[in-house]
Amino acid sequence: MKLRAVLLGCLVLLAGSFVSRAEAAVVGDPTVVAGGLQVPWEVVLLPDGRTLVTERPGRVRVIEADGDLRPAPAHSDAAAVKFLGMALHPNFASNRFVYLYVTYAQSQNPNASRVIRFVLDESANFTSPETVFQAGIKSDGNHDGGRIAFGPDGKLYVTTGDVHDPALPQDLDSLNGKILRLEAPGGPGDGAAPADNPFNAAGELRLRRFVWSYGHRHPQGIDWDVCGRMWETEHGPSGEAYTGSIPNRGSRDEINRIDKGANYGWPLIVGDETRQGMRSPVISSGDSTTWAPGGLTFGPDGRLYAPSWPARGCSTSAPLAIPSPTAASSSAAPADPDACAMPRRAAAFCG
Ligand SMILES: [Ca+2]
Repeated sequence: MKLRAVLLGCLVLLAGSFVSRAEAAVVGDPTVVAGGLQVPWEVVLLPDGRTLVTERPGRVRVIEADGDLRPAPAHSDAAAVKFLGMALHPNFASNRFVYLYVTYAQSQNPNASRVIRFVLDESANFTSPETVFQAGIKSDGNHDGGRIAFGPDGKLYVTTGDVHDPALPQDLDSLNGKILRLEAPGGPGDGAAPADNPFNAAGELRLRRFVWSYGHRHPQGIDWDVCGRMWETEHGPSGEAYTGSIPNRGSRDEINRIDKGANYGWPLIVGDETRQGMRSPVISSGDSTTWAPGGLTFGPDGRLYAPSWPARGCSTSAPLAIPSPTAASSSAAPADPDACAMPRRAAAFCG
């Protein structure tokens, strides 16, 4: 079994044995898959054995099935500030659609961040760009969120950052500091607000119709466990003032379980703080440890993994492993609903 992680400009493959004890983590030696990449941000495996990698400065690279990094990118855009998340359509095998989150300079376009759909041709080049969502996601070139992923419901989920504006995450009619949920049937309906979104009452025209959850600071990882629950990683404050009870605190990175319509608190609460009507994280790094968690994925052992830097006891970045009660049955939801109880511990390991 294998788990991929992105470390220090390289793609690293963790190839080892996943052991069955709930407290144990992935073991094995990391293997460099590709080097010389510039800020590799998203990794997507293609069914033909190739791998697509976004480089944040504005390129999508191709690792061929034999492991060679192709010199020519699949797509590049010198006008873009950043390429971030990327996802294959659930029907990719038939429609070849790839979705990419691209950020342009806010000074040049108030709808700075958008989702663009491409067709991946047989030579692994991006063709036929169609902007499917450009409704007003602001950018400050830093807190942009930017992860996109298709949920088990076939909808496209998009994380957006607070762009250092504390007023936006609690404003339902801002698209920043949110997790958005979009229709993505693979065609003209892409980018519409699903009728069952939490703030999309009949006839709703405000931006809140796209919002799935809010009160986020800088969410960069989302995935779903075998029970169908959505999880999210979120960067805690870097010392900036906020309006919560304890100002100017750092760290407090979060792992949240995401529910429809819920408020995750930023900037009114952070980390383990609580407030009526707001959700606190399942796990917080506390007020003295920084994870700076990026992506999030559930491994084939059923555990939640997120990159952490600097990992405790490690000389370099290392994934954060969170034991999951579903570890013993990774391929299907457990019959016992109690097995879906929230995990509450995290342990870093050095690859
Ligand atoms: Ca929070």
